[in-house]
Amino acid sequence: MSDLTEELYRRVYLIRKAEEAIIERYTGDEMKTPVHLSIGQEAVSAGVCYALTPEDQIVGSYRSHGIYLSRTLETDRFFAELYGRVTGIAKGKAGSMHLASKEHGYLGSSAVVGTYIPVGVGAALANRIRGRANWVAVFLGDGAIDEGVFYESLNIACLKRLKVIFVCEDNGLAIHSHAKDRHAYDAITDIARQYPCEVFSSESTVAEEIHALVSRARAQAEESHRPIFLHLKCYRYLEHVGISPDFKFGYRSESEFERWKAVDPVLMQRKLLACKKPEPEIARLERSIDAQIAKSIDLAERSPFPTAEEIHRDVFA
Ligand SMILES: Cc1ncc(C[n+]2csc(CCOP(=O)(O)OP(=O)(O)O)c2C)c(N)n1
Ligand SMILES: [Mg+2]
Repeated sequence: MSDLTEELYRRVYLIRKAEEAIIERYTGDEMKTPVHLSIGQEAVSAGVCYALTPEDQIVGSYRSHGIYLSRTLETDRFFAELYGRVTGIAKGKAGSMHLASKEHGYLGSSAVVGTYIPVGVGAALANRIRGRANWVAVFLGDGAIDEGVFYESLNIACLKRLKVIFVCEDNGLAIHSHAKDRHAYDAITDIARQYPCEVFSSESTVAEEIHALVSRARAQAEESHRPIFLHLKCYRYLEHVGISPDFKFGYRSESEFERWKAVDPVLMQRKLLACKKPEPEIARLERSIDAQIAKSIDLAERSPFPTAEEIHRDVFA
């Protein structure tokens, strides 16, 4: 059986390096898609996704590279999609904000804040009707809590006791606006606790701790037959969309960044792995992931764009 520490490191490292590879190439303007990077937030997607079973399902937002990569571990179709090539996840028509992988139970993602929440709850209702025992993880940002549909969705999930894991990835920001300027309450967990669901909270940047939290939450919720609400504090290193650090805009400070950087998710998981594995083995794992990414980018760059006939196929608008 594969080692938990290694599998989680594989994922945080893959997400980090894939997004760094995007940064390196983005100004070349070959990737015709906006990118919402999750550098700094990797522990959440890796820890949560690896705690799910293959039967579980997922929905996410436009900031979902981490979910896709953790869940699938594949990069060929991922990079091809960013490059708009026909070999991409959605044949180059969806871009970075609409990732999905049906065969991995990753139902989809959306650029419209909050819209993914009722989709996930609806999937959980469908599972109930079909007699399936799997869970649906709904990834949402702290900004999505501001949408009315969040409350409607949480309400119905609790009322029907649906198997939904609300994963609130709280980076404290909705674009540039801070939670304190948007929320009339002190804590998101206070809101979630108004509903009959299992509420858990963490500020950890260690994927293994997030993984353990999800497993604990699941065990408790299987007993209580209630949905789960996870409030996971994290920090986004870069600007909302695009590739630069945004301290110059004055809405957050470099010292705050430095505080979070000291507990960087990749570094933290690497430290755990270093207690179990000799350095050359870790370096070998890293090199194989680096090579996978390089190969996928090369493949994407050499792949064709969709044809004119293909461009309107499967597009519902
Ligand atoms: C319904 C809707 N309103 C506004 C926007 C513009 N918008 C895009 S991202 C975003 C912030 C959302 O923040 P959060 O949910 O915390 O996610 P994060 O970007 O921090 O991951 C906003 C307001 C949108 N895409 N959809
Ligand atoms: Mg946010």
